[in-house]
Amino acid sequence: MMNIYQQIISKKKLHQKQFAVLVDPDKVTAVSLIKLAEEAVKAKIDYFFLGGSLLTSGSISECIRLIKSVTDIPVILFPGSVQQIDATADALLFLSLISGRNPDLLIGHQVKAAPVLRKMKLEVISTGYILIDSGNKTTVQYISNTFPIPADKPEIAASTAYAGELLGLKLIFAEAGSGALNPVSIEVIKAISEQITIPLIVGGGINTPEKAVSNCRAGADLIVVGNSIEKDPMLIAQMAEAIHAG
Ligand code: 1GP
Repeated sequence: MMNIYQQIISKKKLHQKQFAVLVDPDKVTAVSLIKLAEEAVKAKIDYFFLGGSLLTSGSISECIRLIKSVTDIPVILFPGSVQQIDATADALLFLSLISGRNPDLLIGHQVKAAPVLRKMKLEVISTGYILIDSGNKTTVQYISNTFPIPADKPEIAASTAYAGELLGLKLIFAEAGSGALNPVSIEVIKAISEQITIPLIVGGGINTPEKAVSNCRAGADLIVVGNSIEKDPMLIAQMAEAIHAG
């Protein structure tokens, strides 16, 4: 039985593009999440990502329970804080915000998470998280108190990603931020993917299957979509089909 990271790697080797739907626990109800999970099964998505920069009312553990009552599609935590770690998930993106210069998000929160994770069997996948400027101020920029990499500086994004790989990180996540005005550009995706050998996740502001496919062709291995599917759950099938056709 392969773990989640081995699955991501083996699909990358086969050039199979992967699709994750981001669930923000604040933005779903039990009814809407069950319906989303049912659509996800029909659409054959690869993963659920679960988490948010700021959680006010939603419950991570309840979301996992509801998703798992419908499907065994893996749930990967995409945590905005240590409080979002939950042993009932399938894996955790252990994020370090390598585009920023906020020591708390480079290593501080990770130190606080370490003793929590040591007590769990949760699969931990170290991930270099890179914020790219999206034209508007996103929640993640505000909460992280960091500057994103300018969108017209692909060489900075690529060097940051490669530095992450050299540091031993297992994934790179190029992020425009949830609800980004401008998603990560094709130039930036190409520049990063040409520099790294580890899988590349791209997300933020992807709202059409065409955008998702062009990101895949530029070198993204895994596409994450949240907002546009929250607004139109039927988009999940079109997105999944387009991404899997690659
Ligand atoms: C945010 O990349 C994800 O962390 C998804 O962004 O909600 O804009 O699809 P959207």
